[in-house]
Amino acid sequence: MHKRSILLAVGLIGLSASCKTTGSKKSATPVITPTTTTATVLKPATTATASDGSTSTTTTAADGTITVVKRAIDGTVTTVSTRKDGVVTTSIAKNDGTTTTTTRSTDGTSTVVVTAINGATTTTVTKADGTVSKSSTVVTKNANGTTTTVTTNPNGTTSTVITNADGTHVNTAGTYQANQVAYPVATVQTDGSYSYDTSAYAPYSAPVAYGYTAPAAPLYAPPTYGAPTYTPAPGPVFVDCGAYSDRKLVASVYKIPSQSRSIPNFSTLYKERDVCLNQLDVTNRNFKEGFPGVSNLLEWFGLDIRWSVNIPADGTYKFFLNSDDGSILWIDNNLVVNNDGIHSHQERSGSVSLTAGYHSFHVSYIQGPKYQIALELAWQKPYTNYSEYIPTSLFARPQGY
Ligand SMILES: [Ca+2]
Repeated sequence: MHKRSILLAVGLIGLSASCKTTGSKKSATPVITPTTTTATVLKPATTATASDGSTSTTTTAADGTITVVKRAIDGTVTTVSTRKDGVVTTSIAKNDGTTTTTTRSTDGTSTVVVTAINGATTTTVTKADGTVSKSSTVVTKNANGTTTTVTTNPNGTTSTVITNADGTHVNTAGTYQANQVAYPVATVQTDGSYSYDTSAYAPYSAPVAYGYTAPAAPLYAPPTYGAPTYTPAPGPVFVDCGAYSDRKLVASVYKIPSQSRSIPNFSTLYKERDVCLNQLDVTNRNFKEGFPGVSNLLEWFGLDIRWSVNIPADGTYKFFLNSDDGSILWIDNNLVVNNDGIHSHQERSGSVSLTAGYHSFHVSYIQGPKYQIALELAWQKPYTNYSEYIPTSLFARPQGY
């Protein structure tokens, strides 16, 4: 990957004899490549619980990829994806924030990426003939608010990216063993545009022919860190909206016909009342406390929940919806995750491209027979490798409420 940016730099310099060369989004090298895979699920997931308390969920995607997610009781999540062409990727995420991802290709190459909690990675590539090459990145947060990412390549060369607090970054001049040419310093804006200071440039021998495809991702992806720890808000899950103005999720409560198999059209049902929630953080549990002002409603009920979310930046967001029983997520009236039906707790996910600013979120939920319930919504932000509950600081009451 890094070689491409070297070649690009050479190519740009070759185009201009002036002191400044400017351009727009066509440079390369996200230091950390997102590894999420989004595929259409072909058949329903199956979940099994082992005697040690761990659960395994198996899904088959439309492209034939079989993914098994095993959650151990110590929080370790092991994900094994087997592609139809035989490539197997195993990712072990421990609850201490470290991740080890191993990819075995069909040609016998094995790639192991270990990500530490501070975002530092080491990558070891072992080929079928036993050749081993190692590379690593080290991420350092500096006292002045900048972040330094140093990548050590398999041939021992290094490159350094300094990211400023405002998101702009400097791809520093690097000296490369291959031809000992120092490349210019590039200042890269958050929109991907950049300018080179060619005064740092040393002469080179000949233009380099290269083929280059611009990546979909920005030039630089910020380092990723483990999800922050989460503390649920104190007090009951469902509260009176008027008494708790800090709880932004408005849920309309309905009784639904017993033996319902899926989320009904709530507009055809009598609304018991509105209640408010702080967060969709209802983990798998028995539900016996009911709702304020609605006595003894523990089963066969529905919630139609609406609120607004202030999306912090443009990008692709992945949403994870866990529920017992059924749930559906719409954003701006577009279906994003369908987890409908009468079932024990299960997670479904979906990705959507969102622009910065407020968007309307809508989750419909049903509880079948008592007492088990769950309703959790998490997201994975662009260029991160963890999921978390959406921060409540981004929530607002729904429009018109
Ligand atoms: Ca249930």
